[in-house]
Amino acid sequence: MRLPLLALAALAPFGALFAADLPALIPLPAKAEAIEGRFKLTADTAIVAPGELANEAGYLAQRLRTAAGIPAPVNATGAGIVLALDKSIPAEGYALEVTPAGVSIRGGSPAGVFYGVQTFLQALPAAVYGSDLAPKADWSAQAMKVQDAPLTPWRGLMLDSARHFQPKPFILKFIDAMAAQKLNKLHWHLVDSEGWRLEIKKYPKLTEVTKDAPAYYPEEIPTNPTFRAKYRYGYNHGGGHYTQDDIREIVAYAKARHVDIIPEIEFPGHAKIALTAYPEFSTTRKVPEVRTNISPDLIGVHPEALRFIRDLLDETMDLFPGDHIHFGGDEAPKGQWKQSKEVQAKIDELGLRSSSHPEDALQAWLFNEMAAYVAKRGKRAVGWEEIMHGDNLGRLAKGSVIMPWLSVKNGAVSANSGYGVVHTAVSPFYLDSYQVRDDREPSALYGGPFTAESIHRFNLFPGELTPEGRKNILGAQCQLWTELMPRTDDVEYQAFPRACALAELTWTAPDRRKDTGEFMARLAKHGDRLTALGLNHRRVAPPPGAGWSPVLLAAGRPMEIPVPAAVAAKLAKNPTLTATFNYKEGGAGLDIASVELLADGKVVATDKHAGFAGTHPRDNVYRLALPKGQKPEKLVLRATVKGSGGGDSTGEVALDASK
Ligand code: TNX
Repeated sequence: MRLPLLALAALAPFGALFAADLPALIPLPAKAEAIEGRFKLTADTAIVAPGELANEAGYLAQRLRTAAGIPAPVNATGAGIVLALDKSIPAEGYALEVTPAGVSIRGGSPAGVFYGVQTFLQALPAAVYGSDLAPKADWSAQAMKVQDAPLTPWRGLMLDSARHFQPKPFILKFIDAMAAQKLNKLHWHLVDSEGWRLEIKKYPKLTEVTKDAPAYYPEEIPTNPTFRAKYRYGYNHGGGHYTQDDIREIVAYAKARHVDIIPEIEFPGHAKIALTAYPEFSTTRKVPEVRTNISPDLIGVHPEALRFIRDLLDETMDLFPGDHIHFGGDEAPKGQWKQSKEVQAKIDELGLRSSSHPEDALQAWLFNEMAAYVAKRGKRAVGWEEIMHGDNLGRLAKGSVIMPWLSVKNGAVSANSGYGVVHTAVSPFYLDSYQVRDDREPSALYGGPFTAESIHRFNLFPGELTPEGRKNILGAQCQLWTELMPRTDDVEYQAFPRACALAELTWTAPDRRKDTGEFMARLAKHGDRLTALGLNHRRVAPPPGAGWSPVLLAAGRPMEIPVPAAVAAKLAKNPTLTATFNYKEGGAGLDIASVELLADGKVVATDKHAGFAGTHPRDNVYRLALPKGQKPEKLVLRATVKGSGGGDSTGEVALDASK
């Protein structure tokens, strides 16, 4: 009998879910099963691909040559690792078959084939992602069959290169790391009050002014974390920008890895540095003086200022071939616009006076002007949710995409009104937050913690959505604001592994990722790949022995937890097994009715008392004595829960042997 994968998941304690057979795949594919045998890479292994897949074949060949040290020739015909297009498969989907005799990767498009290649790489040793030869690794892959396609089209990360600049090699590495998780949208925050990081030929002063900024300001005390947090706001920390040649190189590199780059050219706010370089385009025509994270200085709406924005967009569109361009639009305090006669006259001229928020309506008008401008070149405009505030929602250009960062509800409302929506809510998607509660973590702007688990569990389709609105949910994205990330190491650490949780959230259908505990067990193994990718990342500990999770509880049967060999060995000396039920998060907590110890399938000890594992645990330790003289081969702990047991809680069962 073949059980659906989820039913199997419910029967097995997590960790054991696929461990025996499938490699730890992240994001979890729609369907995956291990089959008998392994495929071995040898000096004769060839990659067979048609000309249209030269890029994907080249990418795979380069990985195998670099890490496994095999020649991996790319041929038009023959046997080996065969890549092919198959129009019966969804565009970003693929079918992967690994058998001892060969590998077949068919995709609905080159992107689909690329994702099939990524899954195949996850069947090989983690070193396949590295830049060094790993001759000692076992260069073989578990045989398996996978059928897969993503849940959503927007699987993104936003990187702020304005507050702190990251050099080009880092950006390339970051793109590689994204591709390995099947992430496909890099929203690149290239300009802000603190720095303009994109070369614009027509306005060279933008990057020149950025270059002049000192790395530290006298009033900052960089070594003191409290002061650091306080003073880094609103300050440019040193120069650095990408030349147009850099951008072309980065865009090509990303394209080869099926990552679209969405550049953000922000207006009318967060524009201090632009207006320092060119005060003639500001509302006040004065050089900005105030240095704060949210700058009061706004770009104006006089013809020269509009021309400035269009010029910026022209050069940006020449560089970035993707179909989206981001206009920012967040945190633009309207004080200067309220005070400006010129701006007020514009509001009247446009007939916006009757709006409940005339200046917000003017911002929507400005957004729409530029949306229409970029639409001529086939691009959709994206903005932070402020562009739909006030009474703007009906006013915004159709086809625009909104990023709700302040409230998930505004996202639902926007989607129901026909706008594309990418979830970007501060909680849990802002990565300038703590990822776990631990004093040793780097300082972060937002508290949190916003954990990988909370990202994994986020509901992409909130109840407020209409069926039409649901179709407008494009996906989700994590944000890396870098005010407090002066080094690229910091960026990597905050991004990984949380970005892997985002990848699974946006790739894998909700009914396939109900068990976040099981995901975390895979994530612990995935850590070796992140290391091979050269990332400074937070290591996730493997689950200690066993745990509980909603999927296990939903099965409505007792939980069976194998006693690890190391603990069983200790029982020879100290015959009492203690099982402590430690609640982690979610739900109400676990209500335990009784716990039994099974030796080779027979109950040999029982501890029947009511226990509770939650934030305030009660009697959550169970003691079971192994009868003298017994030397069973297999010891299993069986816990019976009361009623539904523990809602959607998760936790761990710590096992130890003591007197
Ligand atoms: C708000 S989120 C901002 C950014 C800051 C971030 C953290 C958003 C659209 N705007 O400009 O970097 O908070 O301070």
